[in-house]
Amino acid sequence: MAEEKKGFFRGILNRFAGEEKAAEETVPPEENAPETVEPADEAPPAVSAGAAGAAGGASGLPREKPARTGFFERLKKGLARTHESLVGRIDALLLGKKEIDADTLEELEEILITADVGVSATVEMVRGLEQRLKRNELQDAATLKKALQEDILGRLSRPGSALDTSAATPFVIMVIGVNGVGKTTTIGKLANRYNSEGKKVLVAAADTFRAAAAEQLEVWGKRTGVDVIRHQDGADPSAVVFDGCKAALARGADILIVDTAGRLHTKVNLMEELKKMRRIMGREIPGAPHETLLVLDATTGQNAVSQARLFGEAAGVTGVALTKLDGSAKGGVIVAVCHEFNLPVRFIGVGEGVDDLREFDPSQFVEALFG
Ligand SMILES: Nc1nc2c(ncn2[C@@H]2O[C@H](COP(=O)(O)OP(=O)(O)OP(=O)(O)O)[C@@H](O)[C@H]2O)c(=O)[nH]1
Ligand SMILES: [Mg+2]
Repeated sequence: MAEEKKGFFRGILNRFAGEEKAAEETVPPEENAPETVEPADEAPPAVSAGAAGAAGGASGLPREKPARTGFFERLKKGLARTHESLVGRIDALLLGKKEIDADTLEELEEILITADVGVSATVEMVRGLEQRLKRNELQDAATLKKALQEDILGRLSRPGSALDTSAATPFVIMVIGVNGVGKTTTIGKLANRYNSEGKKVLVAAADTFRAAAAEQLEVWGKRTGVDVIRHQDGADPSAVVFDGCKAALARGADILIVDTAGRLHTKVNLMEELKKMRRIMGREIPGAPHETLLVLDATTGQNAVSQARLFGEAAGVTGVALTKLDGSAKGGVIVAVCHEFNLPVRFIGVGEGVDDLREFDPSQFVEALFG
């Protein structure tokens, strides 16, 4: 009976796998494909902070610092929804279970998939657990949970995943990703972080496509004491990049962070534009961009995986920042991203405040998630 059920479920999984593959091949239009310009995007740039905020979403601007509640507690609080959708459900499954059997693992499989861990990582994880079950290594619920926690930690851990900005001067970070994922916010947080470490930071507002994008950056810049190089809306983004590089060299900046558009008229345009910007950077500053940081929004679940594939192939991504882990029950996608791509997760965003960007620490993350 258990075998039959297992076969049935595996069939569903295989179907999911097929759908996932198809989904990755066809980029979902709203999330991924920058298509035509919306009339609102062509409106004259708003200069007030309020208007910039509206363009970046109701909360596109830095908020007041939340009361400090301790680094780990805030991370834990940020991960509360993912915790509920993953660990809460696992706890409910294991509650009162005297022993672990194939059915338990099958139910676990379903939980992992619905928590956006991804089909491929889930199947691998559950196969590993099945082997351990056969070897009588999963005696009880606590052992199973511990094994799972260790497995997830192993998948998230990658040596040398911290971003070393001292590798070049100026160190150029190009920030890319589809619209609304949190690029500009992440740049504001990053600029603040490096600035407060005593580094001279410069930001280039090369998203000239979306109205008020540069203003949004300037507001972050004022807040964090970082200069922003900008042109008019609609200007050539590569010209902003050129000026950004010149200014970084002339002013002796340690770090130059480049904001880019999340969408242009077409996806092809966007990719071509990104390539052109890369060429300009490389010409002006040897080895630049030293980091191409892809920003992914955890609330989009498996779409984040498709975006990583799309940008990874076309734009030479070297690291990932996963944002909005606080607003999502889909944080399990971090496992899928680590499993599918050979890309380090550099930072995680767990809120809109200036301090809500963390260097990604797998052990701390797993501890906060499971704890
Ligand atoms: N809760 C939460 N919100 C975030 C986080 N990061 C960004 N946001 C919010 O996401 C929204 C979009 O952020 P932006 O930084 O404007 O996104 P973007 O990628 O620059 O968007 P485009 O410029 O349109 O391409 C804003 O309301 C941000 O406050 C995060 O870690 N947690
Ligand atoms: Mg932006």
